[in-house]
Amino acid sequence: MKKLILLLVVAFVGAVSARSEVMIADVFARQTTSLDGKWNVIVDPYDTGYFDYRRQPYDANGKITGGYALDKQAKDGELIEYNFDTSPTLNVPGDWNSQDEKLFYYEGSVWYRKKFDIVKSAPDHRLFIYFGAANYEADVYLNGKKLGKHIGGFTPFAYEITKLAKAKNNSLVVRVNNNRHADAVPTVNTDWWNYGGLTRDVLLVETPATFISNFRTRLKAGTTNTIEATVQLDGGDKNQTVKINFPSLKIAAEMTADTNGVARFELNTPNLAWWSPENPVLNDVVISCGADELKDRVGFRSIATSGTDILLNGKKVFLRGICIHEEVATEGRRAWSEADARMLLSNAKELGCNFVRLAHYPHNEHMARVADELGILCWEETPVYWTIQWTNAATLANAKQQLADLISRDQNRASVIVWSVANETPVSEPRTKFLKALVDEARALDGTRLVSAAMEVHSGTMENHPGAKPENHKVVDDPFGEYTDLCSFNQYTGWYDGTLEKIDRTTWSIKYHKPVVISEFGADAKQGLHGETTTRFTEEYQAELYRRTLPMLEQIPGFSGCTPWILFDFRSPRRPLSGIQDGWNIKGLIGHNGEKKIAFDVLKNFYGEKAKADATK
Ligand code: GCB
Repeated sequence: MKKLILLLVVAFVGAVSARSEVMIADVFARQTTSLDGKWNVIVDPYDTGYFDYRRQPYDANGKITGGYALDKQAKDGELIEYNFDTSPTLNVPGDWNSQDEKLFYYEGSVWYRKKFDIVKSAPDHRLFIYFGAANYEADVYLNGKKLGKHIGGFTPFAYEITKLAKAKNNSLVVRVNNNRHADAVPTVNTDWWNYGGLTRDVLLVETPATFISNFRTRLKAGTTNTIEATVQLDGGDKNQTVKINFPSLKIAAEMTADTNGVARFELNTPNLAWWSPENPVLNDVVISCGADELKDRVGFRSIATSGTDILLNGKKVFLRGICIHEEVATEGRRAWSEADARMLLSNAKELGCNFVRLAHYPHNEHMARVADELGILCWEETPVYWTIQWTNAATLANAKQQLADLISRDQNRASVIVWSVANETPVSEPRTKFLKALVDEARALDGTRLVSAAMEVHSGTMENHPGAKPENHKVVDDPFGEYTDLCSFNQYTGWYDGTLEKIDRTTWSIKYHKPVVISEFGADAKQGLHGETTTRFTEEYQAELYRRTLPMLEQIPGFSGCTPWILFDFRSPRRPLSGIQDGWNIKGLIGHNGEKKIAFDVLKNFYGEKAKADATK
């Protein structure tokens, strides 16, 4: 087993939660031991695994007395009706739906079991178990003891196992359940596949007794060459010397952390090259404290708005974007690996993008890391989608936690410029209050990025357009727009709203003097299906919709970018049209067979022109 070190994040980016779990940020910047591979599984639609045969899971003291968590082998005539050792296996990471035909539509519980040994490099070191994500909830047990329950399908979580772990033959059991719930985030109805399972990496992490639990580096606001760095220690001996070193910039500093374990640095460098899509400069950084050392690569840039402009490093930028789901369409599965991220983002690059919207939930960490490297700006999003229980305090707490965990995980990624708190949520007072609470949370945790959401539009007129025909006039006046940095909305003129010729007649009123980023438009097209531009589901209809929509959007004052829907076709149970959709949302510019549609080149040409125009400014 490899040696490992890690990073546990508690709190300078947010309050320490009462949860038993701890957050491990920048896990890929550390040495870890992977628990990926084959895990034994028991599919359990009735949740039988919670109980023993007497249906008694806990004794009076809360000790688990039965159920699959104990991972028992029958001896001396004992009746035990499960056996992980002889059970089938699934790959981790991976959704279960694409690994076994019987699980394609499955929504319920699957129990996962992995055995592992531990080799600690020093007796006082600490151990953690880290999960990249489990959709939607996970109950985690080590050697028959419950570590905790995690709720939320797209964010990482970790537990300390220092005391519970044995040298040999540890049994890690996880019940993953992907049932949809009305009070969950997202709620019961979404236009994507509800992939279940341990969908991202599972890692063992070892740290010294006191270690670097978190760090954040960024360009100091209002400066051009001052790096601000904050380092947080965790453990019993916090008054230690913390060192930070940027070898390629030839700057380094050290200081003693305060009694809370926090060290704050400001470093000036005349040699700071800013990160941008044209020049995605990443600088090595080494942070150390005693035996703990963390290595990462970070970029520095500024992002702001001024009136209707978006300013990257003080210069106006047009966001040439595309939406992406976390899916490998050609294999019909969740994406999870660095190679998957590279495949998705390279296709966006080929399209001429400098921006991607990672819809509609936090994607895996590789995405922002690869985007950092390739020079692609990112919009990251929480799964507050369509209708959520706006007045349910627990639902809000869950949404906030998912947002906080996403920010904590990706705060060092220069590519990430937007935290999006929601998608297409119908206007109401409780909803606006809910979303405002998320905006406040995002700004409190990270005041250096833009905050937005994909809003809706409606037809009608506003005072400033008295002559407009209400049926052709689109209005953006969502009260939530007061609170966001961007004015972003989804619009489907020519697809859900009329046919293609309506696009040419459409006029706009936008209430907000902010940069306008159209977060979605698009049309279904079956790759390889050809016909008239008037025939729905043909590649020609989709291409024509793009040809007409792009000039229409250019008429909107403050038009600063767009992320059409979507790069690849993706699985959706809401799309049953036989012979055409067959369970796929086919608005991709690339089909689920991997072949490009005509519209790919239409958008590519538009972005080519935009890039040329930007370069000459
Ligand atoms: C939307 C949603 C997106 C859907 C898309 C569609 O507005 O935000 O999740 O997949 O429309 O294809 O209908």
